[in-house]
Amino acid sequence: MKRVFSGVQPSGELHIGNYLGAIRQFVQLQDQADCFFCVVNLHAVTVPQDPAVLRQKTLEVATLYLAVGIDPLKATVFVQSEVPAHAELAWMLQCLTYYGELSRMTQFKDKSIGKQNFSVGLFTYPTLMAADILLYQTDIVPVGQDQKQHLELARDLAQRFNQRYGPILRVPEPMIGEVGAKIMALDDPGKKMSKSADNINNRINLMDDAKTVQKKIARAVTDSGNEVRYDPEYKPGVSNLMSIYSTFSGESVATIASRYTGQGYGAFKGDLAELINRELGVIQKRYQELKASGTVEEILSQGATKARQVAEETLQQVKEKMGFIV
Ligand code: AQP
Repeated sequence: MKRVFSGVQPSGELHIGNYLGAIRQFVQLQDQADCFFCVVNLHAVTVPQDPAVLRQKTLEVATLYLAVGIDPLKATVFVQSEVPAHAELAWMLQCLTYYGELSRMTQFKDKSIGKQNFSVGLFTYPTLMAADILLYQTDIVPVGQDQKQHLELARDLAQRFNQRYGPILRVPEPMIGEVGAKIMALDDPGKKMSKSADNINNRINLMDDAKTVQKKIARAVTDSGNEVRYDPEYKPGVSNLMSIYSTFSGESVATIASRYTGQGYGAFKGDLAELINRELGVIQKRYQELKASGTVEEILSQGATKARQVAEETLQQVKEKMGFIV
């Protein structure tokens, strides 16, 4: 059985970009592979976090994993900081990572630009992500397009380690969807939808109520003219909304375009909001049930026990190969 690993940071409210780009794939994969889905809280602290909020968001992300349909009987769900091997392997891999490689990471450039002080953790984040993946001898990593460069580093580090010390680490493959892999911001289709963007109209959160979704879609930046046509270069705003429609409905953008011929943006936006609300409504109901059940912490504790066993095995092999006394 193939091994799958992926994670989401509890760095804010999860949005439909996280859902369509990554989490929705997790649910499909759990029936075909041995899956590990992690709430990557060590990544979240690469930028300042309020401790109480971080704790709350960590539980929220785990609850959302379950609410979208991840079944703890099929997949291992856990919190990164509960498995110390992540930080240990990250250090060892940092000693194999070149400064130049990390300097080229576009996410680091985006997040550090214009800032006087940013943490060393923000710089070495991709190496921690490589450790997360390689610890579980992962075959497939379902992620959005923005993580492709980080995945390439994880592959390079696995190969570098194997060449230097012997074939221990499996070289992972990214799994990036054809549609939904890069959902753009509603207020600026030139940027990706992001949990940490200051403007809340940048994104639709998975926990947004129906009215908020309607308002955000109504306000979403569109382009001049009123033709619903997929043309990312000249109509980036409408094209982004069409991609969202397409990923939620499973219909092609051509089908969507022909449905709204001559109807303008209003009808299209109204239906899109309804489509999103139908799916989010189901997730939100399940979320409330899970929250009330009080079972999430126990599920995470069991997940961490299993994750520790698998991660420890790889870490021991790595330590032995690197010359540590084990
Ligand atoms: N806009 C997006 N479209 C498609 N996929 C996306 N992902 C993130 N944004 C989009 C995917 O969601 C997964 C979890 O992301 P993350 O928590 O690791 O952080 P991120 O990629 O940095 O996403 P955010 O939402 O922009 O968070 P912040 O603002 O905290 O950095 C990943 O698989 C990611 O590709």
